[in-house]
Amino acid sequence: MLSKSIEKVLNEQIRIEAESSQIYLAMACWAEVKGLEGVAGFMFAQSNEERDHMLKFVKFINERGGHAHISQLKAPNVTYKSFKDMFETLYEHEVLVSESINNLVDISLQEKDYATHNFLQWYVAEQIEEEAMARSILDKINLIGDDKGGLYLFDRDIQQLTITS
Ligand code: OFO
Repeated sequence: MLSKSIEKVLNEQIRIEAESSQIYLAMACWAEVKGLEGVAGFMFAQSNEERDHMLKFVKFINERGGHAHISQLKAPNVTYKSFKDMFETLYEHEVLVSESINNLVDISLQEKDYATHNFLQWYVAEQIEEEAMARSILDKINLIGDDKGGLYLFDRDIQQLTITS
């Protein structure tokens, strides 16, 4: 059975994962209208993943005797200055999400809620992966700079990342 305080912080994480999904969906749309199909496909896939992350929290809360709350979400940015700006935002957002997951782990230990602590380990591992991927994409974008040809090749390469991830 979840304590009220754990239920509350897990519900906040539902909102964060849902907002992540919306942020990446908005990024997908921006990339699509800018003609970068590979980047758009990658972002659509990321958006779906974030929705899955959200649903995992929903199920866990409801199964452990709590009530998952679906709340209003903050509207994401719909345009970006550049692709570099967009991928910087993605990286910074993942770092924020990692901090939030780490905070949940901390609270679960303080409350000696080992079931929640165990459940959260999947997210700890996932965040390590997502941060590393966002950082490596950002490194590539920094190398490309404003080179149009480079961006074209990057758009093709990122399609591979979507297929294999
Ligand atoms: Fe939910 O993993 Fe990214 O944010």
